[in-house]
Amino acid sequence: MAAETSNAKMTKATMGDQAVMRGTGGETHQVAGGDVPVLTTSQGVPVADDQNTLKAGRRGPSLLEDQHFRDKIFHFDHERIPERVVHARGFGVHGSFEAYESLSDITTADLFQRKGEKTDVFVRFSTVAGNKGSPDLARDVRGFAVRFYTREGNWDLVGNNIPIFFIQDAIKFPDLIHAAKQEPDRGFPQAQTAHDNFWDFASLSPESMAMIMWIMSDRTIPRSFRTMEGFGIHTFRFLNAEGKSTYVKFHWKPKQGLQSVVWNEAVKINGADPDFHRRDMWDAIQIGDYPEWELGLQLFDDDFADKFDFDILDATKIIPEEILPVKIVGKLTLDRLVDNFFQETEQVAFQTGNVVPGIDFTNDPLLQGRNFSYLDTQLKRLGGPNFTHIPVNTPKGTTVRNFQQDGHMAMRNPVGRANYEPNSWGVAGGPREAPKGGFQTHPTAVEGEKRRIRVESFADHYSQARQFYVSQTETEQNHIAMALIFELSKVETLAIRSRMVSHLLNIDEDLANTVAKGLRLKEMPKPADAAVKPRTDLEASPKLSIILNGPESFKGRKLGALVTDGVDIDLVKALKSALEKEGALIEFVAPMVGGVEASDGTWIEAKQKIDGGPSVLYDAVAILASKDGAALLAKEPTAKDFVSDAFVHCKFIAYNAPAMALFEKTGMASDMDKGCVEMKAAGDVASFVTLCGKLRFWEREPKVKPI
Ligand code: HDE
Repeated sequence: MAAETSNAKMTKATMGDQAVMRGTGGETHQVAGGDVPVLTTSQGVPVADDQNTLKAGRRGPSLLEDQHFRDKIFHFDHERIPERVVHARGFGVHGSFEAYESLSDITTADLFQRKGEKTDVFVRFSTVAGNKGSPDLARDVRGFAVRFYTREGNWDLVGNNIPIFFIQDAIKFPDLIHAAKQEPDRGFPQAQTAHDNFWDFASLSPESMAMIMWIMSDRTIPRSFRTMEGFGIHTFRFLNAEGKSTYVKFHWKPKQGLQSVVWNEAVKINGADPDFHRRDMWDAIQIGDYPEWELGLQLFDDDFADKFDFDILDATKIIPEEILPVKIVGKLTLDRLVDNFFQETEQVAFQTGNVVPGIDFTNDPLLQGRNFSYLDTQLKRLGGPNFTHIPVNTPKGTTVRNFQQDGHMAMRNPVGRANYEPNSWGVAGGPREAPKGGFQTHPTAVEGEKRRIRVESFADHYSQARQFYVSQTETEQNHIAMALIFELSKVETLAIRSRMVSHLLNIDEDLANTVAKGLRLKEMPKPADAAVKPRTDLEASPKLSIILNGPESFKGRKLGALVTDGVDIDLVKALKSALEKEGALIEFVAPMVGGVEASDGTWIEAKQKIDGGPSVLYDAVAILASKDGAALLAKEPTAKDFVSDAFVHCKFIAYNAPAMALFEKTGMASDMDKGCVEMKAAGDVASFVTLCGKLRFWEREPKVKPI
């Protein structure tokens, strides 16, 4: 008699396009063969049945002996690592940095020595406060962390999309983050500062006022990672071959131009597509529209630092570009998605302490604290001291050689006998120091008593907050006021609302009045006591406005075209080709996802069903309908939302005559303005696409947002 195995007997079955095997309990089995490899345990043992545990009897209990089940479930049980304390939600991509010129006169940093030199990079964009699964469009600062894999080791420029920070001293970071994240008794709110604890902390920390202006601006609701700036924030040093130090502040300027969404839109994007930013980056790289930024430097010496209005070690201050221009020195291009999200994006361990010869720190107390924190946090998150052995953390441009050994998961212990130095084993004795070319610290003079103090030169808390505010266009100033009113409306403690207004009085009286009115404060508070009298003479810096630094082109943007059966094919074709010419995208939204049949019988495939493709996902929209199609849309609530949201969010709207039925039903027909353009014929399309280059029709906003 043939020996019977313990495995289930299988028969053939089909499921749609799939031919599978079926076990005795009706379960699906897929079997290796041909090009399909054999499934193994983590010990490499071939697996015969991955659907059933080993049981005692046909209906009996599972057996402890089942080593395959234990191997599989054990690994699954331990899949999670702690998420980052801050910046938990992020998206990483690969690319390269190209130097435009040699900077050898100011730094020995190898990546800046040769014009045209390319250095591999890994960039992780993130939000700060939300947990790993939080939505992308939270009102929040965005992380912009760049790792350069240079020939002299990893340089991490761990920056944000805002050039300043909330606090001046690292010792306040745990308080700031505790206050911003979920309140500890209730575990909410998630990924938002619109709650008492955050505003309580901020309103008692006047040093955060400049940052408050930035985070209440549209900088914290970017349209895309691709349309935001990045900043190293702190003042760093460059050192040249003679050891001469030059102060440097780092800037990333997006070639795509600056762009943000509006708050009401952000709230809706979070519902419609919580992965909006990561999907945008994924799509752009997939289609070869590689995002680019230029690296800019603000370079200065001690003389400039001494004369500048504020302390260059204070991370709550900028040096306006109008005072110290940004010198463009290279280009970052992001062109490769990760192979695996966890392996790279999750396990990348950035550290501000990762600098290379030619780059050095200053005494900025925030930077000094970060240098401790980033290394420390990796131990907890990645579970041991060998996280640099994980490929994304291993230097690529050079070989790591030292006598570090052992520890959890060691992959690269020193080879041979020598694991110490000095030793007398000659060449076999391993690596040695490089007095020339090795990392150098600038010999900064340090003297004085040990003291736990904040220096007086950090005490001006309002002047640059005001400067930021007055540098904005009227539309943007209005958005700041609206954001403050929204956030403070979620604060339940009236004293905190009022305390915030007392700070605003030191920034801009009109702003304070608008916010007080918007909150219906019964009494105007007195201005908060300022440690240093706020200055009103700092000139506006137009570079701080998003709208003034937009791209004036629709390139890289996406139009959502709501189409119906019977749509005029000539219009559709003309719109598609005009957008393609501009380097922009078109996505079709239809009553049903299968698509629509155009006037000439052509089938237009839709990317979205109307419910899944609201207009908040697009930069501009077109409503191209047949008469019957428009009548159908006019009855559909999601179609009405599509047009009314696009209108309220100040988007450019193209439409054909039959689509008016939808506008009428939505109640907006009589409000239509110059941002709504009728497509009478295919020839009207090109000028509409040019108009879309302005991105938004801001003139509409005062009319659609009376409160
Ligand atoms: Fe961070 N920050 N931070 N931070 N930060 C972290 O490091 C910290 C600060 C920034 O994509 C943590 O690996 C302290 C400023 C980014 O992986 C942690 C202070 C700026 C990222 C940490 C600051 C940043 C982090 C958490 C006050 C803008 C994400 C996980 C002194 C220049 C990096 C980790 C990534 C992450 C500490 C302030 C940017 C806990 C103590 C200022 C972009 O080490």
